[in-house]
Parts: sequence; C-alpha cells; structure tokens
Amino acid sequence: MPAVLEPPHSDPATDPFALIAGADPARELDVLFVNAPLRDYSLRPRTNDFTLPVLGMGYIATYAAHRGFNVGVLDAEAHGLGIDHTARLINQAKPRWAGFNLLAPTYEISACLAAALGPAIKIMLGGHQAKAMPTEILTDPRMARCAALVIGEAETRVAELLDDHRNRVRLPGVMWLDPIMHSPVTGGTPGQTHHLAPDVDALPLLDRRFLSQDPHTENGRAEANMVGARGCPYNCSFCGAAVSANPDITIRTRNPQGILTEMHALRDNDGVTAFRFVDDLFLGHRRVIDQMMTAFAGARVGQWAAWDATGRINVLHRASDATLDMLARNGLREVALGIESGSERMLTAIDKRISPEMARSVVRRLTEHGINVKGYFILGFPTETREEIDATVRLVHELWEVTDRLPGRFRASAFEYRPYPGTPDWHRLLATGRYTAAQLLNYTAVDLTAGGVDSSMLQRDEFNFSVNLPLADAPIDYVRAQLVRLAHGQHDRKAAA
Ligand code: B12
Ligand code: SF4
Repeated sequence: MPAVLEPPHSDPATDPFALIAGADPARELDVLFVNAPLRDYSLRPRTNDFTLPVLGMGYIATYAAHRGFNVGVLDAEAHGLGIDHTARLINQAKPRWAGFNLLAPTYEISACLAAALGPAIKIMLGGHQAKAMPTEILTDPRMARCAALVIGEAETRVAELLDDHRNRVRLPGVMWLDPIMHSPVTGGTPGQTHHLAPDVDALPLLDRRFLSQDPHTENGRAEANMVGARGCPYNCSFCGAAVSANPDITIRTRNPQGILTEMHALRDNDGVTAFRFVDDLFLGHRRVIDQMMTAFAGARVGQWAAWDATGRINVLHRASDATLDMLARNGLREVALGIESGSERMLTAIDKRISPEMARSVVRRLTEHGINVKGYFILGFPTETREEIDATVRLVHELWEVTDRLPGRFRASAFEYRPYPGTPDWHRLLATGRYTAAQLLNYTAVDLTAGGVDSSMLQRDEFNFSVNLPLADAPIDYVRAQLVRLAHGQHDRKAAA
C-alpha cells in the first residue's frame, strides 16, 4: 500500500505552514512554489493517496535555499486541496513571490489561483505550458501580476530573480509583459546562456524537505524518486518532452558518482533502499546504461537497493543478454516502457521508432531476467480506428499471458489520448483546421470510477481527463470502454497475485 501523507505538525485550519514543505515560518517567505491540483478537490475529493513528488520545483527550491532564500513548496495536488483553500493558504503565507509550475491540464487552475492572490505577491511562472504558450499566458488578464515567465530549467535564473526582479533584463529565456506596449518582452544579455542548461553535476543534491511525500514508505520499504538525466532526444508526436517541443534543452546525464552519492545519502539518512528514476530516458542510451551499470556494480548497489527506471524499447532491443543480466544483478526491479500501441500504423504515425514485435521481444526478455515491466499505452490517438485500439488491447493481453510463466511481472497502464501544446501532434491537429487551440486545451475531468464505486479506477482517477473531441476514428465511448476494460484486467490480476 502506498503511504498516506504524513500528518502535519500543526493544524492546517489555522497554520498555513502546516501544508507548506521546507519553509521557515519565522522568517519572511521569499518564494512559495505551488503545484496546482489537477481538479478542484473541494468539489469531488481526491481518491488517490500518493502522487510522484514535484522534483523540478524541489530542485529550484533547493538551489534558492542554498543561496540563502526562505523557500516553501505547496503541493496542492498531493494534499488534494480545493482551489479556494490553496489560494487562501498562499495569501496567508504572504510570500514575496508565488511560483507556478504550469502544465497544460493544470493551467486553468493555476490561472485562477494567480488571479486570487493579494496585490503584494509577485508571480513567476515556469513548466511545460509556460514554454509552449508564453504569449497567450502573459496576455491572460489573470496573470497580470506575472513579473517573470521562465522558459526551461530554472534553478539559477529563479535565484537571480529572487535577488532582484530587475535582473530579468539580463536573463535569457525570461519573459514578461511590457507595461506600456502590453506585448511580451524577453530578457537576455550576452554571456548569460549558461543559465539555460545548469550544470547538473554542480547543482546541490535535492533537499527532500521540500517534497511532501518523498521519501515515502511502500510495502514497508522506504523509497525515493530521483532524476538521473535531463532531456530526451526522441520526438514522439504526443509527448511534451519531445525534442522538437523543447529546443532550449541540452540533453545531459548526471555523473554516475553524483547519483551514487545521492543514493547513499538517502540510504544513510532516511533508510531508503528503493529508488525510482523518473526521467525520460534513464535506460534510453547504450552508453549511459554501460556507464551507470559499471558504477552501480562497483558500489555493489544490487546488494542493498532495488530501483526502477524508464527505458526505451529500441535501445533495450539491441541490449545483449549479458547487459540484461548486469541490470538485474545491479538491482533493477522494474522498467517503465512507452509501448503506446499494438498497431504498426499508429506506432509509425506517432514516430515511436518501435514495432509491436520489438515490444513483445523486450518485455519477454526483461521478464525472463526477473525484471518487471510497466507498459504505458495510449488509446484514442488522432485517426485511430477501433481495430487499432483492439490491437493494443490484444497486445496487453498477450504480454500478460506470456509473462505469467516468467520470473518478472508485466503490468499495463493505459491513458486516454490528449493533445499537449508544442508537441508535433498539436501542430498537426491545428493544421487540419478542424479544431481551435481553445478546444484542444479544454481538458475536463472524466469520472471513470462509476461515481466512486469502481475500486479499480480509483487509484488513478486524477489522470482521467479528456478534451472530449472526436480525434480518433473510433468513438470516444469505445476508447473509454477499452480503457476501463484494461484497468479492470490489470486490477484483477493484481488482486489474484
Ligand atoms: C515525473 C512527472 C510527473 C510526476 C510529477 C509531476 C510534477 N508536477 O513534477 C506526476 C506523475 C505526478 C506527473 C503528473 C502529471 N504530469 Co507529468 N511528467 C513527469 C515527467 C516524466 C518528468 C518531470 C520531472 O520531474 N522532470 C525533471 C525536472 C528536473 O524537470 P521539470 O519538472 O521540468 O522542472 C524544471 C523546469 O520545468 C522548471 N520549472 C518547474 N517548475 C517550475 C516552477 C517555476 C515557478 C519556474 C520558474 C520554473 C519551473 O525548472 C525545473 C528545474 O530545472 C515529465 C516529462 C518531462 N520530461 O518533463 C511529465 C510531464 C511534465 N507531465 C505532463 C503532464 C501533462 C502531467 C499531468 C497533467 C497528467 C498527465 N500525466 O497527463 C499531471 C500533473 C499533475 C500535477 N499537477 O503535478 C506533461 C506536460 C505536458 C504539458 N505540455 O503540459 C509531461 C511533459 C509528460 C507528457 N505527458 O507529455 N508528472
Ligand atoms: S515518450 Fe519518452 S521517448 Fe518519446 S519523446 Fe517522450 S520522453 Fe522521449
């Protein structure tokens, strides 16, 4: 069972700092980073009790705290807060700045929060949606008090802004609305480009006091989430991390010794023995796998730790049995793979650079080596037919059955397709002339829990949202019926295990 959030040290009804992680309530708060909830939980409570931590905000907070600023993080998603409650907490905490991590589906809620803040609070914005639609955001009247919109990785630029917001003039990739012309302006003077790609080995180790649920306990074991690399070289058409949507990013992998230092510190200070690398491609590059595994073997990680990571099917397809043995020996517990579809046509259309056959082979070989696999699937891609969705459902069943007899387990996690600004799909969908940006951004929560009754859908309820457009050829009800079928199948298998 996932851990329930730690009980707050003081009463959340009277003390805004009870739910704010990492801040010193005795000092003026320089910045409060706010992760907006995915929906207004005062209307329908959150049913999941665990969410992955906001590592990006944690990194910025850690860096700013090292520079002497008083920083807090309010993870309204993890705490399942409503919009009014979140706004009240921010106003009560009276930070100099409030910082929002804008993701496309949480933009509307972040904008409502920004509009509800007291006039003395300056607003800074970052995250994928800020990068994809900066002009629209800066001209949104609810964001009128935004003093800085930061494109990309923000550790060093946020600290400069906290020092003095006028520093924005010399910082690259920082935007604001010119008060006279009412048009967006971008800062940046020569010699400042280092801010765009901070040296990931020089950053201070992530300070987990800024994360409300990390480390957390799962099945009696302390676990922590980590970032091993930044950036992704692939261009999957649906993905916000796709290379074409992130021209500012330089792909960087952390030095294995730095990763080991962080793992050892978490073990020694918090008793952590399980790790999850959330970054796009920890096992996505042959050279990175070799370097990491040589370092892990030298530090005998396999003897005390288990770890999960994301991987890429085309890369693991080329990995030898010796490499898979080495990964298993070094403690690899589960690989998360974007399999996405069982249809060749869809895989080509989304530029996934894999085939169903490669997915079958990689899942079989990993599970033969005792490594579990979590497969991510998407149903309802633009133009996807019923038959293509059926091929995905069949592939999931096949993988369940094939791996039943093998030492590793396979589990499937399926989502309804939704478009994200900046991605290759976004541009294609707009180019059809059939949809407006406003329609493609109209994410609405979809209750697939049958009014809270269906326990197999409760754990991922917050991820069920849709733009409710007929993007696929298959009807949307068919897409959702298959999603529920797969979730039930996975839930029943877990219950039977
Ligand atoms: C781990 C992860 C999660 C975790 C943690 C989310 C979180 N809020 O951090 C979980 C599982 C909870 C999650 C949930 C969701 N995620 Co998610 N997630 C990721 C993933 C795989 C890695 C993010 C990460 O930790 N990166 C490492 C850190 C170091 O980078 P970072 O987070 O980008 O942070 C840096 C900058 O963005 C910036 N920054 C971040 N916050 C702020 C705030 C301010 C004020 C400033 C100035 C700068 C700034 O500085 C940071 C440090 O350099 C990314 C893929 C990706 N590569 O980004 C998707 C991704 C960000 N997620 C995405 C989405 C859509 C979501 C969801 C809305 C649901 C979904 N999956 O469809 C929910 C949102 C819930 C919520 N409000 O938290 C999309 C965003 C697309 C878009 N255009 O909006 C991505 C790109 C994946 C995708 N589906 O395409 N996610
Ligand atoms: S789905 Fe994975 S491999 Fe594809 S672009 Fe996104 S992060 Fe990269």
